[in-house]
Amino acid sequence: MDGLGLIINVRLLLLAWFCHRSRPGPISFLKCFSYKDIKKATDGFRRIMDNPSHGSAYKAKFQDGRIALVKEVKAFSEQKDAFYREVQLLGRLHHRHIVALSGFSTGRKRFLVFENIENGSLKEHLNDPLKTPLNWRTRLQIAVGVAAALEYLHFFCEPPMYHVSISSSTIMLDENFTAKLSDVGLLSSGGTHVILPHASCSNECVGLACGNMIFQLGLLILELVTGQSSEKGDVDLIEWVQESRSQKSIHKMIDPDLGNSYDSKELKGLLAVARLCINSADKPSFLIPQIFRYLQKKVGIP
Ligand SMILES: *[C@@H]1O[C@H](CO)[C@@H](O)[C@H](O)[C@H]1NC(C)=O
Ligand SMILES: CC(=O)N[C@H]1CO[C@H](CO)[C@@H](O)[C@@H]1O
Repeated sequence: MDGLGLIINVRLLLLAWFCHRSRPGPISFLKCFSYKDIKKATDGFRRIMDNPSHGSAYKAKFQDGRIALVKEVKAFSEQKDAFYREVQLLGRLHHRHIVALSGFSTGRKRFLVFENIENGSLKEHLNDPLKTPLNWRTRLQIAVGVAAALEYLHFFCEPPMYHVSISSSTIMLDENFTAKLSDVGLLSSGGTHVILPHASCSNECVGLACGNMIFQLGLLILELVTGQSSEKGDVDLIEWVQESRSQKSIHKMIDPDLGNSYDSKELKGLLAVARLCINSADKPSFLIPQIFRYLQKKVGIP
């Protein structure tokens, strides 16, 4: 076993030991919960979040008053070590635009416990007539925030994280409408989350993952502009952005909630970025940091 492997193993052992010994005490910054804690906090798994794209997710209220979001995880292997490793990786992510992991639970079933994001998903804000419609500035800030999160995941994380699903249902909004990307490193599968291994990505796979991230960012921008979900008819949105250059055809697709409150120049800039992102899907000719700066420049948000 090489030195690094040894260190990782010792850390895993320590983590497992702490978890076992001092449950539910904190492991540095992460809290380890028992199955019983989780069951109680979710009212016997009855407080299901009603958004199906979130898989099995529950709203939890713990005894100390802490409100959290609990997600059930199907690990990609039966190995506990792999789960701990993922928990460590996810626990190390700290970014203003990424939902933070605050704890986990192992044992009979595995759960990840995330900070609760006050205002729900972007999707709810775009579709639910009872929610406050998002103004133009907020939408621009959401796009820029998500791009910043992607840059962080791809270039400032070790190892880089490529597994993200970016859409209006994975973007959460806090009380100030700051965008927070959720489900990083997780993919939904039949109602439960699967953690994806990411260390074993070849160069080709990195290129694909990077192209896919950029493509999804493009779709998200289209969702922000039109208020329409990309999950059902992405083809239409993509066709529209490829073909629409005229003021009239652009105007037809703008989210009616925006009225005339948007800035035409910024809108054009935003659509240019979306087009670039969508065209980058198979042959990424730009990296995420370049797209991020380009977006910031186009919409004037530092
Ligand atoms: C929202 O903004 C206010 C005022 O800037 C700040 O005090 C508060 O902490 C912010 N809330 C969150 C969740 O960041
Ligand atoms: C559902 C929800 O939490 N809505 C809140 C979103 O944020 C605004 C502004 O802070 C609140 O007024 C809403 O109650």
